[in-house]
Amino acid sequence: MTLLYHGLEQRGLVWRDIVASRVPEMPFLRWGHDEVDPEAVRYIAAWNAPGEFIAQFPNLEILFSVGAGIDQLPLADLPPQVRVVRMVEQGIITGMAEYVAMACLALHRDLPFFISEQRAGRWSYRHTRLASESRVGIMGLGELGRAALEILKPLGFPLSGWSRSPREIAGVTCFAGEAGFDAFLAQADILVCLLPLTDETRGILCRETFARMPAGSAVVNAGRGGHLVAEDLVEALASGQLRAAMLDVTAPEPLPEGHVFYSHPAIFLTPHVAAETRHETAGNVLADNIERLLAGEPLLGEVDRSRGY
Ligand code: NDP
Ligand code: OXD
Repeated sequence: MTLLYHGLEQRGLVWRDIVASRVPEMPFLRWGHDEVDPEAVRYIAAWNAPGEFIAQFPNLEILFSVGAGIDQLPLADLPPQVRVVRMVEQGIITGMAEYVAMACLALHRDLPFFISEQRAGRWSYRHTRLASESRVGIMGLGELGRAALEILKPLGFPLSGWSRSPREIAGVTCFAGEAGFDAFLAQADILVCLLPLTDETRGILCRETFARMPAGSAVVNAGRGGHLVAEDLVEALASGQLRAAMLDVTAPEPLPEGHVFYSHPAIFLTPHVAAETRHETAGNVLADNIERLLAGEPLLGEVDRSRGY
């Protein structure tokens, strides 16, 4: 019985010591470094392991995602009995809350406009508003959406949220499913996408969605690049339906040189750094899960493969 890790060092995650001290009975081997018997591998921890890599391990039982999302894993090639566990850890949650607070304040206070005016050498006055006048709508009320709402509450933004199933969150107007989508969008001056990428959510940030938002609103995408239709965003910015966007994720990543997002004056781009898996907190969550596994307890962050998240 072996836990194998693949490619984690590139992300600064060296978890061998944490797992060895917490669960010494679980051999934790590094792919490409330690000698590995493929038949003994029951568990793999990886950010993005290709399908051909996974296929080498006939007895694989669990694939642990190093990220909160799982769409980067080769899910279509994964045998149906393999369980998938995503990373639910405080470092990612806190990082995303910080990013959303920064993005909402920057868009609310028209930072893209003021930066572009500064670059052009212009002292351009524009009236500013208070947070109580900018309604923020969060798509996705999971671990990250809820943390984003909590950090925004004391800033005074009127808040709403949208999820697949109905939710109740104090101080937040909650909408759910198709039936609630139009009403949710109609009052999102700043729309923040924190959805998982699934067949249902791919391309959800598109022309039709933007058209249902208040004119002159703004969008933040920190979910996945596949949520956004790039040309629809550029078109909505050109027409003034949207006034600005902040994007942490793109399709593809890295975004190719010369892509319009790099130079667009109304787009702020960060290279998928909104929330990073943190070495210490995440290593301990992996160790917690190994302990739970050995004790036959439910795992933290187990994904419903039929639902896709
Ligand atoms: P969770 O699984 O905890 O939450 C997902 C939320 O999305 C739930 O509220 C769920 O609804 C909702 N949802 C899913 N499908 C739909 C749908 N079809 N319609 C409406 N709502 C839907 O995920 P997390 O909050 O932990 O993470 C969200 C995503 O953030 C990740 O999947 C990943 O893609 C992205 N991410 C990005 C990072 C970055 O650095 N940019 C870092 C980490 C994650 P319900 O509550 O009903 O289940
Ligand atoms: C994640 C990510 O899914 O980094 O954790 O995007």
